[in-house]
Amino acid sequence: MNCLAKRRKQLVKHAVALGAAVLFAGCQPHSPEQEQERPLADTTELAQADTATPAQPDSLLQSVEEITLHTVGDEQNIKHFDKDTIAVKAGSLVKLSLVNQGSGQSMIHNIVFTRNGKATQVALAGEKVGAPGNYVPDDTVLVLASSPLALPGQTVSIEFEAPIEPGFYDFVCTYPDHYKHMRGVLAVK
Ligand SMILES: [Cu+2]
Repeated sequence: MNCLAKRRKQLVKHAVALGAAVLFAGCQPHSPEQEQERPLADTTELAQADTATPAQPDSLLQSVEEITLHTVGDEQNIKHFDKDTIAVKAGSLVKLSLVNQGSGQSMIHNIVFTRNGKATQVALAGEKVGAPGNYVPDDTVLVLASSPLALPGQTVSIEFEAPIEPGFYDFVCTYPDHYKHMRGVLAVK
């Protein structure tokens, strides 16, 4: 092997070594840093989550929706709820008070939350159940929540969890014949 050939071989060797060094250097900063950064980031996130809990309750805690609904009307005037839409956050705890401001013997009301488009079906099934069952059918699929009956001047309160699935649901009074006027929409966002 002449001198030039030897030199070339050395250069190639050197280049290979250099390439390997570059490759190694290319990898080196990544893996150890990532390995080191991950636990650090995790610790930081945990620390942030701990301290952020009171500051960002919406993302971490169940929200509470307090709603008061009034019923108005008497035998002569069409009875109805004072709101035709109730908007709540998905999965929130809904605390609802139903204030019966109606007067007259048939001004007995409740509020029943149902699947979308099922208010009439639930109300008609409720009529068959009658007063002993608060005019609410025993149907856990169609009925999301229901209140007891409120006599004129009475207030009844219920708590229930809003559906997790955003969308529109119905509410209705299932006292006989009231479903025609006493109904509205529960908008879950
Ligand atoms: Cu009613």
